[in-house]
Amino acid sequence: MLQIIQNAQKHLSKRAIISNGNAYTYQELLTASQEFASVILEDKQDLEESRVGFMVNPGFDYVKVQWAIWQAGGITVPMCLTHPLPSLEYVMEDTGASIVVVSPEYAPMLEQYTKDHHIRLIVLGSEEKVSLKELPNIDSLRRAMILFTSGTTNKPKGVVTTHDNLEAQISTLVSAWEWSDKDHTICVLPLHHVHGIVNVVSCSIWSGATCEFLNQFSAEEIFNLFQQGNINVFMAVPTIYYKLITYWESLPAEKQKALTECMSAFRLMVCGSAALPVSVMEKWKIISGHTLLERYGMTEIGMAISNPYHGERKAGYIGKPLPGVDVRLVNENYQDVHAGEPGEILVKGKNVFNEYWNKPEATAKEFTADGWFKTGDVAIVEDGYYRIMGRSSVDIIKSGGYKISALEIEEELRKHETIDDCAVVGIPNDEWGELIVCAMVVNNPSLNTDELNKWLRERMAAYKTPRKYLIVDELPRNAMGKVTKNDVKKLFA
Ligand code: MCA
Ligand code: AMP
Repeated sequence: MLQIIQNAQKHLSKRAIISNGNAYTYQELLTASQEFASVILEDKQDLEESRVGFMVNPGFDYVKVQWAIWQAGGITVPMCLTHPLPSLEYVMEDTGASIVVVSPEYAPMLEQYTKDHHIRLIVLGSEEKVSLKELPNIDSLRRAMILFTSGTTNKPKGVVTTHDNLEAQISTLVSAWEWSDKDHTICVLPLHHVHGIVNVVSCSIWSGATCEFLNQFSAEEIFNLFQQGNINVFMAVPTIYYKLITYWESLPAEKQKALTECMSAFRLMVCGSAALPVSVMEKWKIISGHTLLERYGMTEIGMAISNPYHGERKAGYIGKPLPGVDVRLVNENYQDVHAGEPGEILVKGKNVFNEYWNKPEATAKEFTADGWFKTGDVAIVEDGYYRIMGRSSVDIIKSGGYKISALEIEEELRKHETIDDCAVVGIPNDEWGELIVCAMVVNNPSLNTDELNKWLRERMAAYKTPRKYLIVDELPRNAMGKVTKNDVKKLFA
């Protein structure tokens, strides 16, 4: 039996999940997920790694469906709740999903596509009652999950992790950050990325703790829940801490004081997914009494480097390699750099993903001959602590904690009849980390950029779309004719 499900047996009567005003025990989670596994299986004994897409709101149903797919022998493919249809179609098509499970509100959007492509659509709440089936035995070397990540190719790639990979990612964090069944956390992050799925939900449930859910981000609601006094562990991206600080600063002094008192009783507050600005870390310390624990991770590897739970958490640093994760810094020939020199971070360990789905060449390209995963992030070690210095590709943007490919946006924009050419870059921004902006050459200067953005949002997730557009006569290029992205950034200075 999968370890996370085995662990639940030890906490049957404990609260596992609180969502939509209801509390659910581990027993309820086990029973509901086994029942739903039987629904998914129909007349089969084992899904044998069929891909099952699911577009389910954060909360009890999400975890129930996730566990059901695993117990039925399928691979979970979490789908983003805010993606427009073309992005969802890409995920279903790329993974060859044969089943898709949805919360009722997403059914109308997917009905036609799933029907046309002979995909079984299961709408939560409308499934037929079936008798409990005997569930297959799942080997931990089997594939468990596919998450989509943007990279230096224009279309996102499916990152495949096995149950073993996930168990390594979870158990390392549980022990490094001392999770226990006394913990109570809140998930405010989207559940199609590692941060929410692994670090928050899975670590909490692995440990027998309680995980509460918010349907969507709201600073006010987060603070209201904090004030109820149950939550003691909180994890978020820098943009969320920035937004919480802004909201806290707008409150009357009395309310501020009450919040500060309640947060100072927390056990742990963690930040990651993008660089945590020192100013945010310092302000948060004043507001909450906590020195944020910053850590570094990636969809392909889970978490690799972390500041210590006990010991000094250094502002501007991501910490030291986690136990069980091997890390090296190398030069462009993949040889170790000398101490104190910057180099690309390479990672090896059970935490590292299996493959990019159906992309053997892309997979081979991202590993060295002796099996080290190339992160593309450049770091330096100072006094034993790693500090991120940048990324090897200017085409990868981090905005609001999301990793976004400039090439994917450019390719879509070039399909617009008015745009002859364009260049998308990320420029520094206090709130979002980087802000996505676009310089473009157009054949009709009266182009309305609000209309353009609306057009783009029908094709890709809103969080990927540029926040500023600049019409230029030509894009800056080098002698070889290649667009020089650093010069494009300067256009927005
Ligand atoms: C949204 N808005 C933006 C951006 N996104 N503006 C500029 N840049 C952006 N990136 C605008 C919207 O257009 C809208 O304005 C307004 O903000 C609110 O939009 P909404 O989508 O409702 O935003 P939100 O709900 O406030 O979301 C902000 C957020 C969200 C909560 C910070 O971006 C988020 O959940 N980020 C976390 C992503 C994450 O989990 N990343 C982890 C992946 P208007 O109405 O005017 O249009 S990385 C990972 O997993 C690795 C392993 C790791 O290390 O953790
Ligand atoms: P993703 O693949 O969406 O999971 O994004 C992973 C990327 O986020 C990494 O390759 C880093 O560039 C970035 N990242 C994650 N954590 C941090 C951090 N603490 N500081 C700076 N960058 C980070």
